Amino acid sequence: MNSVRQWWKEAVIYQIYPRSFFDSDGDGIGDLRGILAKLDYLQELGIDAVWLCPVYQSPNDDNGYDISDYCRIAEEFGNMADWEELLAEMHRRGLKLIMDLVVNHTSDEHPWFVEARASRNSTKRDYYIWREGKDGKEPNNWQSFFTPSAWEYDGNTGEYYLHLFSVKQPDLNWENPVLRGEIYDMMRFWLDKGIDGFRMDVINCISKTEGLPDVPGTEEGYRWGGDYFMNGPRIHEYLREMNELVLSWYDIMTVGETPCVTPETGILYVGDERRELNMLFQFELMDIDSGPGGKWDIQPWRLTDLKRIVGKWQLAMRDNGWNSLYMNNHDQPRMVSRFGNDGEYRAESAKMLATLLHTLRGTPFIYQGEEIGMRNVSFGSIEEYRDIETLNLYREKALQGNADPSEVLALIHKKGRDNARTPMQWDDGINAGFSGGMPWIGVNPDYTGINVQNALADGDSILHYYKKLIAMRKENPVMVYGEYIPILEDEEAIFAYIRQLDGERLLVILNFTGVPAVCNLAGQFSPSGVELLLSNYPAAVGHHLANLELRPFEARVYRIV
Ligand code: TEU
Repeated sequence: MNSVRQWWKEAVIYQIYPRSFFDSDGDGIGDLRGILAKLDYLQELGIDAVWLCPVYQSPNDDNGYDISDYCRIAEEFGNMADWEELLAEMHRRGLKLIMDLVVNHTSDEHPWFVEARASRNSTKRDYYIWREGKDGKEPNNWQSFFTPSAWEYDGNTGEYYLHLFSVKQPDLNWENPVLRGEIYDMMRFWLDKGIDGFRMDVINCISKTEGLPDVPGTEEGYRWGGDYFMNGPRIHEYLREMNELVLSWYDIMTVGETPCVTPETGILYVGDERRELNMLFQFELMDIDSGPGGKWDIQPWRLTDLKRIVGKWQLAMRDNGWNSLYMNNHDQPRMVSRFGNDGEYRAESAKMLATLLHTLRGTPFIYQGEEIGMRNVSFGSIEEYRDIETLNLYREKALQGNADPSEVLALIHKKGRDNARTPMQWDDGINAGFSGGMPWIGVNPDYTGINVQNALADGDSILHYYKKLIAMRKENPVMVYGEYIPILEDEEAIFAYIRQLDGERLLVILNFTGVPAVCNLAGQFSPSGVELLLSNYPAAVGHHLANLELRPFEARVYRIV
């Protein structure tokens, strides 16, 4: 088993979506000084590092994931002096800062693209991916994440450019070594300022299959071409180059966002001898409720599926590599609404899920608001939504008469990205204490009950439970480095496993249902006894392992003595 100690394995990382975290100047948009004002809160929580979503200059077609200047702070977030103050203050407190690196694409307003589209002979033309049309149509039939076609025609120069995301996010051409050099310089710009790592946006999409072939098939229209632009032919060459020329010169950590990786392909990015990345965000758990039609083709999921996915990634990273652990982020529905019960058992199920994330082998990532059990939002009309993916979906389906608008809205309530982007709920005052101005997106109306102020005041809150978990993980290396040993794998109600390190053993038992569940652990292993370390119910009762009764969403962590 791989137990090489590293700070980023022992860390708990907190993700901040700055637009929605805390607004210090009343313009309705969260900002850097807002984060600065909340560092006491983060420190109190016990986290070690912050992953900050993009704060760079951007026209905000995709909320900062469309960058027009990599080395400037967006005005609505503050300025470079604010950012430097934030970094210094975080470091003074022993907190690390991980910046978002978005280099699969830029904004179409980035000076490189402005120059590239000015003429076919521009020196920057080849920084992007341009092709002639085919029979009066797009160069190939690839579908984009956000729009039907992944190509946009540029009337001025008579060619199409590739955009895997919005039309305002043209893909960079990583085959061009000059472009790669520019990216590496930009990375050094931030690393030299002293940051502690990068989260790399869709980093496994930067190498496209040569010739950009059509997705085969007889159907007309655009098709999902993931096989041609994910984990592409030169991806590992690029990442090794990046590592050799940039990353390896600094004491930092990296986590790559990598849709469509399996444990087999994933290890190629994070294997210890690979010299590429430290961790990746895999999507298998996030896709557990997606049918053949993708994210909006919502299907029921079973606990045995979830266990299978978790278990195979735990196993894959046992001897080599390291897992990231997350159940939500700024692109996904709220964890408690999706995997728990956000009604009667909100507190119990949020704590149970937190127990899972902090007792698996890997590095936990907490998404802002998760620690107070924030829930999905159901806005009543499409006008209240802001996310480009959601708005495009609605336009394509409901407005073009392809689906009943209320059904599309129901899908958005379940899976839309704005579920995670409503303002952080600080108190029960105006705008949940997020902003004195008009928030850029509506506050979830449940803020009067669900907010940080209430959570701090209630010793039994989800927030206090997170603090306990984080502290426990620091005190118990077995929670970080211990081997993961699954038990009761075919059980549909209970998720149970053992963690083991140097003779020390923990037993984790989680009821994933809203009804009592009984399990029999006799014969699974032979403990001389168990000692309860943590439970999400005030008083755990009945520790007879042959007949263990768990209450709805109950979580227990035992030390096997
Ligand atoms: O996300 C990429 C990604 O693969 C998906 O999560 C996708 O954006 C979407 O959520 C599918 O439903 C990253 C960023 O996290 C996301 O916010 C950006 O919009 C995207 O890249 C483009 O930069």
